[in-house]
Amino acid sequence: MNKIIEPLVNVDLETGKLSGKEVIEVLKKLNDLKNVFGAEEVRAGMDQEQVIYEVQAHLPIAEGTLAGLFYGTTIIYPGKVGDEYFMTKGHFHAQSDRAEYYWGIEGEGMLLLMDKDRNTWAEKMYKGSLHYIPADVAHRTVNTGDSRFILGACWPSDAGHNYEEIMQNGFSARLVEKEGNPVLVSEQEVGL
Ligand code: M6P
Ligand code: ZN
Repeated sequence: MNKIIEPLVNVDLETGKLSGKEVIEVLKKLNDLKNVFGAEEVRAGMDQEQVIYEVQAHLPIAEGTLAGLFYGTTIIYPGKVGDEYFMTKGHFHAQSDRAEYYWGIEGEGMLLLMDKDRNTWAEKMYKGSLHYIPADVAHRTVNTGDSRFILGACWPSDAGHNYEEIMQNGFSARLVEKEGNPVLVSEQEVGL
């Protein structure tokens, strides 16, 4: 009855790496990111096997289950497509009113956020930064540094991912490098 057990999963607090049971891993290669970057023709001409980011997640219950939580680590490798930094696809939640926490673990990046009215803003991310993503706000993470950028995430198990909206209309701004610095450029400025 009363017993002391070992945890099923471990997280390396330096790197965010998860190990143990019920951990899934997903690799996103350049080939999986068609039409995600502004310069699609540049992306299409690059090595399609190059891994842009990896996600590890601990999913202890079925996706869609009400009132549970999921935990994940994302590693985004450094690089750019044209002048736009490597980044995740980004999503609204399928249950769009579900919130999420992100935090920085290693490297430098930005959290790109966009509300339903297509207002986009960015928050700097670094080791120890904490970010609350409110309901109805799309989110994407961007590696603005020259080494890997790692972040943690925790989100409701019934949130789901709505990629369609972003695949069709994108975010209303992109993070590009100008004179060595990250700049948030709106769609009007670059004609997205
Ligand atoms: C975080 C979480 C995950 C998400 C991952 C990659 O770890 O928000 O739910 O899958 O980032 O982001 P995306 O799904 O937009 O590629
Ligand atoms: Zn999310």
